[in-house]
Amino acid sequence: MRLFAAALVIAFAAPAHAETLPEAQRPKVEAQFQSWLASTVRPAALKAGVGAKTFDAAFSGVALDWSLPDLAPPGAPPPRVQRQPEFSDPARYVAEPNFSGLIPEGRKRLSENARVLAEVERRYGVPAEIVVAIWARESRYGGAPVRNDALRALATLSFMGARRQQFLPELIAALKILDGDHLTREEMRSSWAGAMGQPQFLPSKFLENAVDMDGDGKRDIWRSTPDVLGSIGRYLQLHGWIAGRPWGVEIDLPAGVSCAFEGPDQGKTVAEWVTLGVKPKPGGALPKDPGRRVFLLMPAGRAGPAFLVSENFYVIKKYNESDLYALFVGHLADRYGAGRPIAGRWTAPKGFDREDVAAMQRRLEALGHNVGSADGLVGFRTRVAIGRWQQSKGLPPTCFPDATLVKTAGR
Ligand SMILES: [Ca+2]
Repeated sequence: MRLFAAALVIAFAAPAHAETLPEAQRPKVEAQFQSWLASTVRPAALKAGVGAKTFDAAFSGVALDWSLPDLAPPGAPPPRVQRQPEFSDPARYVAEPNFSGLIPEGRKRLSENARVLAEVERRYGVPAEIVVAIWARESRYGGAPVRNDALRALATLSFMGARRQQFLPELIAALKILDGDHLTREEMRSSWAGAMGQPQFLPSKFLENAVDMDGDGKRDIWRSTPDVLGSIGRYLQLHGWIAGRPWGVEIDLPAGVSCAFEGPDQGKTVAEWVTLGVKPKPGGALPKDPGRRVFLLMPAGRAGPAFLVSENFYVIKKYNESDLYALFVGHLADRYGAGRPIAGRWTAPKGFDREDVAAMQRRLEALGHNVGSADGLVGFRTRVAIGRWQQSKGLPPTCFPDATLVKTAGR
């Protein structure tokens, strides 16, 4: 879900508002908006099967929402790109208080919803703890306010958002939901970025994944807890969840084993990892089948803990394309039971920002390394590329940028 990942980035960054457009020019932009709705969106919606009545009712009296971040109205300069610090400091994202604050309520929700969660697991193969951990992460078990009118937010972002071309299909999808799902526009609330309800589904994801678990004829991911939990389970099932397979386990990686072995394309069998000296942390266990392939995960390279993960870790990433997100969810799910806190220490270096990382990524790319994309974010491909470059220079691989490395790697 690329839009989710992007929304996460922006949530950490200070938003740029459309302050650059003088108030007096707004009525002109509103008129352009109305004409764009009539000439572009209406025909596209009708072509997609949305009823004309639904469309006209949905947009009757709707104006642009000027409070949304990162708008680029016609006639105004594009939003300022600010120099942000590295957006997802792993130590902050997976700090112990973030988990301990969620565990007691999660256990309560598990017990209150035991019957429906058992049914979710029976239908979709996804354990209750994983479903509830995603619910926690997305909307704090439904407690986080979801304030925006989804149609208005999506229309505004499709018309003058910084990534408008990504949002128009979501606006059309939202109209299809309104047309077919017995929901009113008032009921369809979203985040400012269009993520709807307690599971924070974009409209296209709602159409593919939402289910009516309580059988009342509505897929109500805003108010029905069974529908929320069923929809999360269904999402993971459709994205490849393997029943009965744990997401992963924290390990000790011997100092002599390279962090550049990380990632879903470099799996080794459990037996091979054991031969390299890998051991689970106390309280954890490696998979019993010595022939099964598992994957090394080191979200901060050598500056943080190491994990061996299964295919299901990468299924969680299909909910939100971030290693830290998936680690957060998997670890929180373990902690509802007897799982212990993460044992390894995060010492991820600071002193660089996204532009520094992007420049380093471009240099590594020029040398033929695959960094994913040169977007300033430190995903596993970038970590592996750093580690391989370090090895090529005879340096001990750390697989994570630091203030010196962002200036020197790839030179
Ligand atoms: Ca329902």
